[in-house]
Amino acid sequence: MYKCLGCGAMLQDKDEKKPGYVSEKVLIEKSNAICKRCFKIKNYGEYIPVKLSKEDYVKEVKKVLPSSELVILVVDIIEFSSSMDEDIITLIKDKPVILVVNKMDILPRQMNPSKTAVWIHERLKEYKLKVLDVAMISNISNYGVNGILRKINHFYKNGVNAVVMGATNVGKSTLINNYLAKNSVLTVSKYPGTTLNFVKMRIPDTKIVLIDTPGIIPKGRISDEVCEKCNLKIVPTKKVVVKRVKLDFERVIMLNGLLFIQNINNENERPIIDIYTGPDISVHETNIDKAEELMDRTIVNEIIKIPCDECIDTYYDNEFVYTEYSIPENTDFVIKGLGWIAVRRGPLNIKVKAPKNVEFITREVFIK
Ligand SMILES: Nc1nc2c(ncn2[C@@H]2O[C@H](COP(=O)(O)OP(=O)(O)OP(=O)(O)O)[C@@H](O)[C@H]2O)c(=O)[nH]1
Ligand SMILES: [Mg+2]
Repeated sequence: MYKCLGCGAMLQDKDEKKPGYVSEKVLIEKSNAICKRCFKIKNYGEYIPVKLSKEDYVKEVKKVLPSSELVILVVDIIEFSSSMDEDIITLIKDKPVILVVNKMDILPRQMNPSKTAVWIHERLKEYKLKVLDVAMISNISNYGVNGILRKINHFYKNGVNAVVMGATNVGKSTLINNYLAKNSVLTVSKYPGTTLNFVKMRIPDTKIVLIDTPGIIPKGRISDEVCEKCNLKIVPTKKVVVKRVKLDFERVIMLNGLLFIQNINNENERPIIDIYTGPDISVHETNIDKAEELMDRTIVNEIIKIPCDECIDTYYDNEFVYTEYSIPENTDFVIKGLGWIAVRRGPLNIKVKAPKNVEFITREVFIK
């Protein structure tokens, strides 16, 4: 039995709808084939979702974790909190880790790698991980990519089997492709859930074997509550943008039709906030009656846009809850899967209306 070189699925010629499908001829004649699904993703950018359950994910990763001396944990800087998924952390807590902080290219310009590194080292104190080193990188601009190999060589002079792990869509396969002589061997795509099984790759001219793995879908991301088209609009691929808002008494901020945030500070306090999201997210200021009406009407318009016609019904089928938060000055309020709000003049007392599954956290301010 051979595996698909792109996604790791076992090659088979029985069921065209299942992962790893190839024609009988390919199955017999070729040991280094890619499956039909990978062919379509690579050549036509098609979206062919395969969602792994947490159990399947854990089972797959456990096939390679015990025999790997090192874990390369890849996280997305824009989604740092949800990338540090607790199931992954539990799996790797006894292994040495090199933390790779990816997608530095989409951070706002004032956030350089050294400032980010200081902030990341502070955050790491919250996790029980054996971190050997941290690398800030961008696969897209190629920043810091070779530095990872240097770090691995420094710690493992005689070579190593390193398993590359992380949440889905953080850029694990893209990273490994960067080291392969013939680029783009592993299938990558803008949609989550691309790699299906582990794939071992020896890095040319080194004694390093990198093992690609599927990603886990982290808990609590609002981007997972909408359709794929909306997901692509929410998850930033270009530079994150910032919008500054001075919140008047009882005013409401709507982030498209996804959620709203009402200022419940006293009348004489006017909090100032910076909202960091992908460029396709719109910030609309209104009053509570209008916000409730907009999120009740389930009609896609200029303000709503996301969720779109396709997913608006299922999105509003979610159970919505109102939760109050009090966020001190110089603190970020993170909306998992969407972005974060930095409180510049606080405190910020808010009531948030959002789907029950969506998680929010506060953290030390990232961009000062
Ligand atoms: N802006 C930006 N995009 C990146 C970077 N690295 C990867 N991407 C994009 O992120 C998306 C996901 O990349 P993949 O390599 O498929 O991610 P993965 O972690 O292997 O995903 P799964 O296989 O689903 O777990 C693709 O659209 C990549 O082009 C980066 O450094 N910057
Ligand atoms: Mg992948």
